[in-house]
Amino acid sequence: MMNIAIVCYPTFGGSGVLATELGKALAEKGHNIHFITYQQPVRLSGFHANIFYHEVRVPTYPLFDFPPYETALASAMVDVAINHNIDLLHVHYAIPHASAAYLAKQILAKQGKHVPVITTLHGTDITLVGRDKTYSPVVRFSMEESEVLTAVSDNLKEETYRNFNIDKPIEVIHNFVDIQRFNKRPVDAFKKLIAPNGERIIVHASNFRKVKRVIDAVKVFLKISETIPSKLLLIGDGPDRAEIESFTRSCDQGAEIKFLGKQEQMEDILPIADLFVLPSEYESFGLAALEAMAAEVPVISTNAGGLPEININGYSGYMSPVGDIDDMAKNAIAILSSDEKLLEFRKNAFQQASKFGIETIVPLYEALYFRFYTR
Ligand code: GMT
Repeated sequence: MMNIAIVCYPTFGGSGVLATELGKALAEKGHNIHFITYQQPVRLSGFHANIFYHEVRVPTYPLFDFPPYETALASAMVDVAINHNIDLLHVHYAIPHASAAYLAKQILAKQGKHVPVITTLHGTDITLVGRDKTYSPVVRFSMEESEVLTAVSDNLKEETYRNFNIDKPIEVIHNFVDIQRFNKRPVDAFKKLIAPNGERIIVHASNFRKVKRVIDAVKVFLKISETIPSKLLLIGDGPDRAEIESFTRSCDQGAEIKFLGKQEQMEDILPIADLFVLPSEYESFGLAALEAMAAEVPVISTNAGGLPEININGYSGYMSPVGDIDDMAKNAIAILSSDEKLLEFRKNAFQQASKFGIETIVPLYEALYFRFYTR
């Protein structure tokens, strides 16, 4: 069994969620997993004998306007690699994890320890932030220097080649979902609380950043509710939330919209939903939509980025061009207008999610790791 260090963002973003779920699944298989993050990852709760959490501390000093996180992270990687006999480092999200891993790898090599680095690209590390010329030379270099580069969708692989002039092969390993965990029966009392008169429940979950176009989810909902009595649950938090909250207060149907904030137990909320709306400008993959589908919730999304790799138009939901509120609302109404139609889409969404089950995808990462296992 391997000793694997996983570096990720511990927050609610999809990359951190995926990395944490991967670590937990690998620990279940008997590997020792060492998470190196600046905070306990949100999906990492409870005790597991094979899971270890190492917090990166960044001591401050009056000279530092910007505390040197990358240096502290690289030092933590070195420390964990030596003291826990780490076989490989798997970093999720290139910035700044891949360059910190490169630095750690060089330091370890000087001490006679070879630790391969696997970098998994998740999306904005390439499409928004990484390609900015402020970061791109370092991102390109550290991608080239990783032993393996993986991307979470074919689209992200293409975007990486389009944005960065690199020759390195990129292996696509799609994101996954723990079907058993999300495929729960809805709690009737909770459903009644949200929709006391049997209204349809529509859900959007994201980090409320511009790229998510949360306002479009609200506008789609407003159109749906002109025809079908519905409630909208907006889950998550982020920079656009205040503006969207104030917009919803000015709408006639504002009382039908609830902001739930950040939620850790999505598997308890999603089963009460009838529809998941993801109107993003771009998604490399759309893990939130996959989790909804595993809970038998059809998805209304845009056709941006990697979304067509998971949402099948007219089967697990529908896709529309970015910003086409009318089309998204029309499609949503088509699904929600009859119980039979909704049931059909629910079943299809679940079938589609099953293709991305944890038991199918995690062995692909494991096989990748074993290519570098030398002990
Ligand atoms: O979506 C975000 O803004 C968060 C971001 C992250 O890195 O945490 O999500 C990206 O990675 C997820 C997991 O691989 C993907 O499911 C999301 O589609 C991707 N987000 C974007 O590409 C905008």
